[in-house]
Amino acid sequence: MGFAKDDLVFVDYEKPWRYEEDGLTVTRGSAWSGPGCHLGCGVLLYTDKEGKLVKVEGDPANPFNEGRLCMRCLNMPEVTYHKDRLQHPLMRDPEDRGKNTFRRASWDEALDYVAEKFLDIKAKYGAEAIIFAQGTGRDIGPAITRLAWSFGSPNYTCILSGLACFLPRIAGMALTTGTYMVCDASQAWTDRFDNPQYTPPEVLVVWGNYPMVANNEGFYGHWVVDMMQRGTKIIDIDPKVTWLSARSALHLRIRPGTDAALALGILNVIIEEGLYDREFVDSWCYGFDELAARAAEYPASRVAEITWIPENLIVEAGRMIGKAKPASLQWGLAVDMTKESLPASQAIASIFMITGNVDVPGGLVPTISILSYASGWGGELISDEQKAKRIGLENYPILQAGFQMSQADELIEAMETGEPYEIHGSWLQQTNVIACIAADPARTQKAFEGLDINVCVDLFMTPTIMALADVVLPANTFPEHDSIRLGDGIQRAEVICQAIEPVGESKSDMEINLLLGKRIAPEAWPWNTLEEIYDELLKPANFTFNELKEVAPVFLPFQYKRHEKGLLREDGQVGFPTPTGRLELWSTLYNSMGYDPLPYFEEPNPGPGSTPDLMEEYPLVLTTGARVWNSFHSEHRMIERNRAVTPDPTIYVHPELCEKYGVDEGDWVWVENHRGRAKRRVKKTPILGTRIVACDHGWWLPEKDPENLFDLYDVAINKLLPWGEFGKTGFGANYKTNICKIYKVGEGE
Ligand SMILES: Nc1nc2c(c(=O)[nH]1)N[C@H]1C(S)=C(S)[C@@H](COP(=O)(O)OP(=O)(O)OC[C@H]3O[C@@H](n4cnc5c(=O)[nH]c(N)nc54)[C@H](O)[C@@H]3O)O[C@H]1N2
Ligand SMILES: Nc1nc2c(c(=O)[nH]1)N[C@H]1C(S)=C(S)[C@@H](COP(=O)(O)OP(=O)(O)OC[C@H]3O[C@@H](n4cnc5c(=O)[nH]c(N)nc54)[C@H](O)[C@@H]3O)O[C@H]1N2
Ligand code: SF4
Ligand SMILES: [Mo]
Repeated sequence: MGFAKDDLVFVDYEKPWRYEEDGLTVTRGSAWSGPGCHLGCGVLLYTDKEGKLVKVEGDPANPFNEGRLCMRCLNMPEVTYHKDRLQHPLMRDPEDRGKNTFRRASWDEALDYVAEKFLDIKAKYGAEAIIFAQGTGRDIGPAITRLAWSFGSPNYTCILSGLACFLPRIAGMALTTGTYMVCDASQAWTDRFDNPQYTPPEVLVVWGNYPMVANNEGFYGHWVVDMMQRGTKIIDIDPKVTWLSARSALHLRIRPGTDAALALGILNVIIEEGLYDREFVDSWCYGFDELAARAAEYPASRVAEITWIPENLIVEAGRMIGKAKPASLQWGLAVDMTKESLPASQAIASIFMITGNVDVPGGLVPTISILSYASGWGGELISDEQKAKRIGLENYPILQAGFQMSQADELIEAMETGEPYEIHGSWLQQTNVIACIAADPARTQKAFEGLDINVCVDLFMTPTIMALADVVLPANTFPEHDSIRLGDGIQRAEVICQAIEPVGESKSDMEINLLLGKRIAPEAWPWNTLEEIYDELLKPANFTFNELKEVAPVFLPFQYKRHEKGLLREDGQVGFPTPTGRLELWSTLYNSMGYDPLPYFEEPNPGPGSTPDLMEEYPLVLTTGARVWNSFHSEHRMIERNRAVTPDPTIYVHPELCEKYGVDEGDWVWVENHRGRAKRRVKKTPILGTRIVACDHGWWLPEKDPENLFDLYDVAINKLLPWGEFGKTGFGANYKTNICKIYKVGEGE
């Protein structure tokens, strides 16, 4: 579904997008990369007479965040003007990878070199021999996909095992419902919670997510607090005690990686006790009896054993959800980061389908993309023949169902083995591959070392750049450039407005891709300015960039019960956009691809249920990467004010475990398993019980020796994680369900 100017809903602004206040100039806009975040909160950027950014505040008039901001946005001046910002292109002899021998280059020299190498590789091995990788959802979706596809490479990806972030949840829900549905926190309405059509959920299940910290995937965490203030009760499914769990009606302290079993157990309670919505199921669901039979294999007693959650709490959760009108779900990464994550998502989503909490106020609402830009720009530029070469497509047919990325594990293997074909170059934009996203960083580094050229586009020097890059291109932060943000399930369009001159010679990612695009696929990049590009992207909406700037964010009109009105299917029929027209509890699509059409649980491996022998040596369950307020992945490690909040890589250890292993608060320990070890500093705390420990991720120490890769290999927790152990569908990997032991770091180590 597109958007057209005449249909849109506008915010009532008293002031123009730029105005003067107390001797400062204020520029209104949204915040979106860099640095990273999934949201685009409304910001007011204050600049002084010299044109310097002096402060950033939340825009109270923006219905999305209503004036609120996290420290990462509040501290933008420190990020933007940091002394370590990359300020001009750098080049290094490929023989010198790992050595700090970069030299300054001009944009023309750097881009000409990249273009020449890329075109040469294309001529010799085909365009598929260059991969184009980004990290998490920052703002380059359209820029990088157009660059890859116009060049002719089908290998656009992120270097994450099992593509285990968000995509498993999307697959688990969208392939069975035909749409992706999100928690209705009134975000579609400009008058938000005051909208007369809106009701907050009676029960909100927060599953494997800490929304206030993560603000993930378009959902602003503080909306949970807003809903709680309006009476919403929380069921929090998280092994850890948090601010939210302490204020929840129920806290299910789940064993990592067993979410599918819990969901099937909850389904069973709801079905056995007749708490599902019969009328809704009869009218709109497909395969209920089959799902009921599968769920019956998961009685609460069995699920309690698997998940380590007391049986009575599982039953109570089922009853609370079954009786609530409406109930809703806000889920997160922990659902994706286990091997069989897709059936876990499928099971969790089914709970809200059989209870009829779909397409209703305060339930789960189908998203509308404002323009089809989120799934890439320029899909028509790549030939079918090239498209078919995407790594992973052959073995993992779900990748064809609207997903654009190559399967990362297979890609690493292709880089190592030359099968099914050789990979010769990489374009790494907005991703710190070996310090954060990849499993087994040493193996990953080696795979990239084998390529003829690696190009990195980043804001700062990183271990990935130091280890691998031949060419480094300096990008810039959001106050330094114009950009737009469309879609993302929130059905609003935003503008990122430039408020200051770029630092040094840095450029926005879109401009960088335009400049390279002109060299490697000129016919696909006819524009000369960013404004021309954004005008092009906005053309279907009958908007220009400058018009949108005045009024953004703009919202699509919204309504509930669209499935009853024939508004969800392209053919205008009632129902959902699936082959059966119903919500498929038994998936016809999975079945046609040879997968189990019903959700199931498989023991996480390694783990106490699958590798008891390994547990003798590594008795603790390890979960990694729970988000923190002050940093975004491996970013912000050099930003003083942010770093001060978590100065060191941390492991959370229960006091009883501390005693058992002879370690104490502040001690440095090795966290080790059969794959490797990493250093962490002990935080002695009862928040995780006595069988689970948790480590943060994305660590490197910018203050340390660049030629020792900023001590990356001392502190990289991903050394304990493997490549190649992903789910049957190609999605899911065990980033959050592993095992380890801990012991004190010896003197001098
Ligand atoms: N153990 C463990 N590992 C994990 C996770 C976990 O939970 N546990 N989580 C995983 C998940 S879900 C994800 S999505 C990945 C994320 O992985 P990545 O997205 O690769 O995250 P970073 O490592 O922070 O790399 C981002 C890089 O982009 C740069 N950057 C930021 N903004 C911009 C910009 O606007 N332009 C450019 N050009 N560069 C920019 C930053 O400086 C940084 O170097 O990490 C994964 N890694
Ligand atoms: N500040 C900040 N915000 C971020 C990011 C960041 O780096 N920093 N990264 C962004 C990205 S790319 C992503 S994907 C999101 C992720 O953000 P979230 O979806 O919130 O994911 P996590 O913070 O990794 O984990 C959420 C909770 O899951 C719990 N948990 C761990 N293992 C399990 C399990 O097996 N099952 C269950 N049910 N719970 C478990 C953890 O204790 C944690 O409290 O955050 C985004 N937002
Ligand atoms: S969620 Fe926080 S970091 Fe992200 S845009 Fe909003 S204020 Fe900024
Ligand atoms: Mo992510």
